Amino acid sequence: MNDTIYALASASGRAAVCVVRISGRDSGLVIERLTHRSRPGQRKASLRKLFDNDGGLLDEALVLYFAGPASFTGEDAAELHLHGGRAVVTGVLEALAALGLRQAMPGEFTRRAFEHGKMSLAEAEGIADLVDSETSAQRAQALGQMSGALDQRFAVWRAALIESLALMEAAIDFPDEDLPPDVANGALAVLASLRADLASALTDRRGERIREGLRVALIGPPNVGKSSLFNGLIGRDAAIVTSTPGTTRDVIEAGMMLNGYHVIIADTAGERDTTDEIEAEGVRRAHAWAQQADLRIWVRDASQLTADPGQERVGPNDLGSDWVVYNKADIGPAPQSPVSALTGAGVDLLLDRIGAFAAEVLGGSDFPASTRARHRVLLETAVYHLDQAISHFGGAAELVGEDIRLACRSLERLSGRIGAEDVLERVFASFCIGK
Ligand SMILES: Nc1nc2c(ncn2[C@@H]2O[C@H](COP(=O)(O)OP(=O)(O)O)[C@@H](O)[C@H]2O)c(=O)[nH]1
Ligand SMILES: [Mg+2]
Repeated sequence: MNDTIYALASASGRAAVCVVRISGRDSGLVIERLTHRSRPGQRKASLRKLFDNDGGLLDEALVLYFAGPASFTGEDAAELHLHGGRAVVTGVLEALAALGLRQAMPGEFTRRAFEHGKMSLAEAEGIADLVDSETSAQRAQALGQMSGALDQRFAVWRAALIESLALMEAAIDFPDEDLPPDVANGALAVLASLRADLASALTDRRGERIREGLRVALIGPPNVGKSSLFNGLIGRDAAIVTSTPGTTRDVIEAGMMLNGYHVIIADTAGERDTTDEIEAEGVRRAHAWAQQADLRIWVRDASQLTADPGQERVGPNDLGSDWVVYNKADIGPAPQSPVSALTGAGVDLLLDRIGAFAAEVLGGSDFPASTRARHRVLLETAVYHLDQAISHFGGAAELVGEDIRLACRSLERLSGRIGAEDVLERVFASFCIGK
């Protein structure tokens, strides 16, 4: 049996209303003690006076009582909607501690909901993402995941695995070691098409990019105005601007919201050969960042056009797109895409273009198969086992069956049907207290 826990579920600090959550077998009893009355009807808001252990009045609050399993956690639970004064909240929290309740750990309410079968692990992650959401795209994705969109994709794949496993198990019952060809062909076809599905789902990086931000690198030779443009785009002086080439050494990142998407823009060291050790490291980091970027904006100096913008040195990027903009358009003729970080001309237009690009590459009606590294790694593991299974065809059916089972297990870990304790710890520890 779980002990009874409590936590402030709303943000700390003065507010009109603050919500305290309680969950565990003593929830009803605690409400009776706090209110000096019998517990209110289930899932009904009741106005009650709250008292501390010495009978002092703490607040007049809305009290809700939920009898398990019809509660968020699946166990008896309660909510107190308090007047949000600090003294009220502190007094109530102290009274709950005095009644022997334990302060909840981060994510413990959601973990209990998961343990009681109220939701899958992916759905629980969706709740965490919703609480963390800052852009409308993050909100929409979190809501989808919370309602099982990710689990539905995993379930379809798992069903295909189980189908092929059933075929293999039928084959294992054959006296001969070798698979009957028709059964083998059937299972192989299912596995091959599943492998193709998973591999294509893995190339879709929308889910993680929506959560973590689309990555946009400003890149180009020194002194073309990358840092100035970076400051102009993010709307503050985050990067140092000087007329000395080679000023920027580190990659400087700033997050912003564009067109409902989280976008990370990076200012980088100017692309040139240098004997300065620190600058050379900066150039190396610039390359590394640019290689992983979804969009690379090559900045050129319209007043000093040279043949080589440095683009060739970073090399092609299968995942991202490349644009060229001509900065310093105030003092030189730009052949196209003019901007001036100095006057601000063209900066808003560039932001609009980046926002439209984000919508183009991150939009789409189908739900991604992965929204965080945990999912991607497990899907990669499933693909690995599928490849193993496929490579064992023509040999012993048991070996094929075993790899199908391992692939299945990876998918089950995604939903949390099976899972190691440390994975659960890690997922729920990232939640805030009270969630
Ligand atoms: N006239 C003009 N000068 C600029 C513009 N953008 C940057 N500069 C100047 O160009 C120099 C180099 O700028 P900086 O942003 O440090 O370039 P970076 O080395 O590419 O990061 C500085 O003296 C800036 O003031 C612009 O749009 N117009
Ligand atoms: Mg710079």
